[in-house]
Amino acid sequence: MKSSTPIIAYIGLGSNLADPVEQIKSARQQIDNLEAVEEKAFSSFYRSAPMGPQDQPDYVNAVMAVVTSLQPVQLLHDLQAIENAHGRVRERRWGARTLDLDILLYGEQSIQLPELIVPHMGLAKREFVLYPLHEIAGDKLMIPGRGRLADLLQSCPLNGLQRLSV
Ligand code: A4P
Ligand code: MG
Repeated sequence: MKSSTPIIAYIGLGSNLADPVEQIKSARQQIDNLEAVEEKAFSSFYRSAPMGPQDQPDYVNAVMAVVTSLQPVQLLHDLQAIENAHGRVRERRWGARTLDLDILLYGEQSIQLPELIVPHMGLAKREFVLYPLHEIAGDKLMIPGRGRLADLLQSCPLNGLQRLSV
């Protein structure tokens, strides 16, 4: 199912199991291969301390921008199929995972559906989302309902976030 107008969507990628850098590289490839999805930008890779249960490895996170004519729920389902192809097993909330793909933003839309909330719920407070997002989207990006990205960044400590050279 396609919507008529192409939209810029931002996707958050995260992994903390089974060679996270490779998980994210291969997820990027698979997203690039989706029909009606075209990559516009991809951030650096970042190492981040786990949010949630602390007895799990550090995460590698990145953010990508795509232009898509997929409707948001179709994009979600395509991303979930990629998560599943990476052996994603859902055990506990915020637990370790081979691959997590979140729709951070879908144009300027606010979406409240049982299976899809956009902007993504935790976005405004997560350093591992805001810093890579800022790297590719810049100061002026507006987050619906939350304000300017530049302002959100100012109240978000790095919490040890490290840019990786991969
Ligand atoms: N869902 C609703 N809105 C969205 C959206 N915008 N994008 C629903 C993607 N999915 C969305 O997600 C649960 C359900 O959220 C999905 O079925 C979908 O319909 P999940 O991926 O199965 O479960 P989860 O990821 O454990 O839960 P949750 O609450 O989505 O967690 P998050 O927000 O994805 O956070 N620490 C670091 N350092 N880096 C990380 O990337 N990630 C998480 C997970 C925890 N700690 C982390 C990181
Ligand atoms: Mg998730």
